[in-house]
Amino acid sequence: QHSCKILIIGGGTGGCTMAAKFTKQYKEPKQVIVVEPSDIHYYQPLFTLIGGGIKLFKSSNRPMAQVLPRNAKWIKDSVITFQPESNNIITSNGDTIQYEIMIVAMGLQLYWDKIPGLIEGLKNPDSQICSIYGPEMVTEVFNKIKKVSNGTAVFTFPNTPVKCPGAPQKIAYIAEDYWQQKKIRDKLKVVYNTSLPDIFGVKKYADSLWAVCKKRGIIVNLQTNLLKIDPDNREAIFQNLKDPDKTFVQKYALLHVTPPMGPPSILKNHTNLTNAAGFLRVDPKTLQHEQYTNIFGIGDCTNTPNSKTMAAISSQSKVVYRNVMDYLAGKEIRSVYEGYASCPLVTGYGKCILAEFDYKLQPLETFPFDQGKEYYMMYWLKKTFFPFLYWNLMLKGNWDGPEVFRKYFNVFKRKSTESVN
Ligand code: FAD
Ligand code: UQ1
Repeated sequence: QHSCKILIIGGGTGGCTMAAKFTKQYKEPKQVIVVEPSDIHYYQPLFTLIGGGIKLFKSSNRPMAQVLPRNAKWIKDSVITFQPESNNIITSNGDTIQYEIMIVAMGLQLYWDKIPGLIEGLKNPDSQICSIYGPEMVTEVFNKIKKVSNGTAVFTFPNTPVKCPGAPQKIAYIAEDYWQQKKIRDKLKVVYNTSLPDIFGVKKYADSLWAVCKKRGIIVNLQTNLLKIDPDNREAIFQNLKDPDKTFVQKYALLHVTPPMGPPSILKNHTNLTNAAGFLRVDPKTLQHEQYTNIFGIGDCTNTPNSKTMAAISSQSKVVYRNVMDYLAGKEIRSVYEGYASCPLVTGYGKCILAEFDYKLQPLETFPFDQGKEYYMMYWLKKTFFPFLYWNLMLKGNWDGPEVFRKYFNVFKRKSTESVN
């Protein structure tokens, strides 16, 4: 039996970042407890580059014990029951943990089993089915891209919320670039089948991405959802979401699948904590639970309508930290999250469009130039700088998102337009 001031559920991006922030405040052992079953902590944004043969798998992960702050107590177990009325949770080993404040950071669950044929296909090295979304199979993606010599390469986006909604098309752009460099592009059709009604949710970047696809002959089918796979015959069955009874069969030489995702099933079972879809029900501005005021949420498991990214978590972490501290001091909760999210849309080897936007799906750009274009610098940020920022600042509780830079550059922007006028 344990009790603590701050209980954090999940030791992923959100959980580890919050643990780092709170252990600076509460230094004595056991005031901050993290419940996390996994031995390994992943920097998932690198999975896209591993899939493209740009980075090695080992750069994407570290032992959990190394990234969790030393003065936080790590309980290596899963939560199975939440009892918010009595401020405690129960783990799978039967431990009860009592808390003053609970921060839920359980991420999204991948539902591979919802696509018949997918799991057996991923297990088979000869199947030409792959995915950057699972740490167990991301290393196979580049091998399978290299094996393609002709036919149709198909990339999918499911009919559910996903983490990093740009990633399913980034891997398509990188693979297409690879086949161009290998001079076999004219023997291939490259197809992106997405369940969404547009290529991207923010018009400015959608326009840029449509232009990329047009220029490079990538075929985009909107509202097209993967239903099942026949790995033996290399056939995928898709559904037209405008007319769900209509299905069609697509032969493939490569099938890259983004699996259906959703809230963790344990969270879904606790309807007092969640919305109808099973996401943690928090106020989208303050990130405080709508019913239980001593519960806060961060990251992919909440119902906030931002794009589910690590960049979003960097901005949320400051808001959760300040609001928890104010709550504990008996003050009014004032810190507000405006929905900042970002997606470095890698469009090939050495190029990337850095999308940044808010809840209203309006661009909210950091740099003082037009980010709707492809740049090498953004590619370098994604490949080299963001991983450095993550391991060295964010996981130590010292990165609150790019707001400081945005404000600084905006002063410049204003000054330069003033002088032009
Ligand atoms: P996670 O980091 O997934 O952590 C959740 C943790 O909760 C896990 O460690 C899990 O073990 C634990 N957990 C689950 N259930 C329980 C339980 N019952 N009890 C206790 N613990 C539990 N973001 C960007 O900003 N830029 C990018 O370029 C980008 N690219 C991406 C590419 C890919 C392929 C992927 C997969 C993601 C990408 N992301 C990107 C998204 C980013 O990785 C996630 O948004 C972020 O890691 C989510 O953090 P989280 O803390 O909410 O969840
Ligand atoms: C960011 O802060 C972040 O978290 C470390 C990412 O995750 C990989 C990002 O992709 C981006 C774009 C940011 C935002 C940072 C800047 C400097 C624009």
